[in-house]
Amino acid sequence: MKVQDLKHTGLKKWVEEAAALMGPDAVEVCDGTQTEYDRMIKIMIDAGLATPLNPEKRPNCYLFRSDPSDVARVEARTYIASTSKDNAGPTNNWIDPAELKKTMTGLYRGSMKGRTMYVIPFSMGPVGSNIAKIGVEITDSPYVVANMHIMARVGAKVLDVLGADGFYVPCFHSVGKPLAAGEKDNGTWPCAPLEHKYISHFPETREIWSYGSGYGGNALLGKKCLALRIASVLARDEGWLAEHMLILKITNPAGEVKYITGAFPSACGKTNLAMLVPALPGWKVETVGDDIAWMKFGDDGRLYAINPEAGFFGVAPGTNNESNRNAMETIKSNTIFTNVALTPDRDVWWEGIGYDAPGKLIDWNGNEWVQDKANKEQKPAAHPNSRFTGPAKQCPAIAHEWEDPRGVPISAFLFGGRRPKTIPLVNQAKSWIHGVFMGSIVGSEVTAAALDVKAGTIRRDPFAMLPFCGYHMGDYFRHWIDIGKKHDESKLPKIFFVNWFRKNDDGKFIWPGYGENSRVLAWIFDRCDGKGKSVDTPIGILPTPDALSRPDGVSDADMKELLAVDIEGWKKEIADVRQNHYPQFGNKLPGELSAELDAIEKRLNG
Ligand code: SAT
Ligand code: MN
Repeated sequence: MKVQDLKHTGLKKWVEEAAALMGPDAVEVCDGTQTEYDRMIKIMIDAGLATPLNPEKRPNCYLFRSDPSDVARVEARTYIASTSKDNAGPTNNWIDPAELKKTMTGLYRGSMKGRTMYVIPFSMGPVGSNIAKIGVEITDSPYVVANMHIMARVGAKVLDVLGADGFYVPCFHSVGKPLAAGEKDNGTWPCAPLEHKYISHFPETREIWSYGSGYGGNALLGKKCLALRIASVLARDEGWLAEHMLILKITNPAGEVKYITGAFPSACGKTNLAMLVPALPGWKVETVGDDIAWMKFGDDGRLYAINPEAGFFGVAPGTNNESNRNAMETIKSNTIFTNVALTPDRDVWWEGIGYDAPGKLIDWNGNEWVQDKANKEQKPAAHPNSRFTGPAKQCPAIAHEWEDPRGVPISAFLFGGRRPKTIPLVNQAKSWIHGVFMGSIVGSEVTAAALDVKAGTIRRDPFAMLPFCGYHMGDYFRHWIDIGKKHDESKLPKIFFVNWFRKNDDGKFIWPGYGENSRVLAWIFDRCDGKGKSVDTPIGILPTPDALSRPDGVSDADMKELLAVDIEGWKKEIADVRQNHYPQFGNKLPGELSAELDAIEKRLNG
């Protein structure tokens, strides 16, 4: 489709202005068809950027290797450019929007020379759902076009819904590597140096401007940029919730169904939980979403959630048939792999895939790599943040209603983190505000290897939204509290805190996790109906030690420890929140949360 054929006059003008600024050789409006996808792949094979995998093992799958500097989101170069710095808050980077636009306009000038500008109309959420939103991404990266085909609903059907004057979020993206006459990528992943990378959000004008990176959340702008950072602002203004949450469907042995969502910081097994294979006989768990939930109130006063995405952009290392069989099945075909290793028979391999490297590999840098298990210093063959982009519809556990435009009614919210001590296996909030308190103190243990901090430190990541909230986190807490005030609490989801990561004094995990977590989900399911044996404690509502069915290898004593109220540990937790966490939100910290902190402390002392 041509730009002249665009019916939306605002969109047409915006595209024309972008083309004039960025100076591409050609402009194309994407139609979302398989033919278009195949053409993008062919362009990248010809440019030496894509390697077709063995069609017998991985039909219609391709491997990409990025530039070694362009392998993950860059939080230090991610900006919330609200008109006032105070609206971005203490947890976001801020630049004055006028200044930032000036700098970036300079970078965008001529940045698409020698390339084609693709205009991608996309819908986050089922096309036409009243919870969905439309975005249009302008990009010079065929890699982005192909990934967006999998991760969102793309093309003509979106333009039909947009009509002549519908609302869309304009998203600029350029890899920031113009080509001189006759120059080709020639196998080199195009991107700009770190100091020229910008992942910018303009919350008041609902715009996204991204420059210099071709990877993941920096470049696939529907995901973290639109579906979380901009959507969190839309949700605040319009009275709904845009959350970094998976969505599960649970069916009990009696055939009753409930839907729950859950927010977890990274490296807490969120993708695995989203596709969990239950160990508990008779129970069924299905996937609606693995990363993001958009929730709006229905006429019946309940919250309904959609998964705004259409695919999974998952971390490959550690994914195997034990940890996540459903993900492994999903990515058997029609999948894009980025920065994993290539085997001699042109299949993929990564650390933690469940078997040894089959012979001489090509690692994510493009070098020969032979596994040397004796060498503990050996660099990994797959980058630790290497990814698969796979269609959600190929997941064997996908719930049949995952694309229902009305969404699914949510009964419970889970919050969780990696907490070796203090935090029990599961804990139900006593009230909505207590649950908001739980969300506000979400934290996870960091390992010394991962970040430049002391091992064992707890990094707080409220609602797992720290890098994804498009406005002041104190105002975000306020929004959650207001949702509880404006709606009938009896119809709101119940809130739970879970912790699969308790360790004993020898540093060993007490709870086996993975499919065994279904035992905890079963208790949560029952609690939503006011059932399930429980005890009211100073920290929340806990299961009695006999309320959960117990996996093999978990003793009476283990169970007691997993469900104990650690009074001294909690006093330290409260002190840490009071001294180190809450003060950063200043006068934007809602009084209700300080009151909740006081109330829990009083109960612990009482
Ligand atoms: O690269 S993404 O932002 O899409 C994924 C992630 O970092 O969680
Ligand atoms: Mn995520």
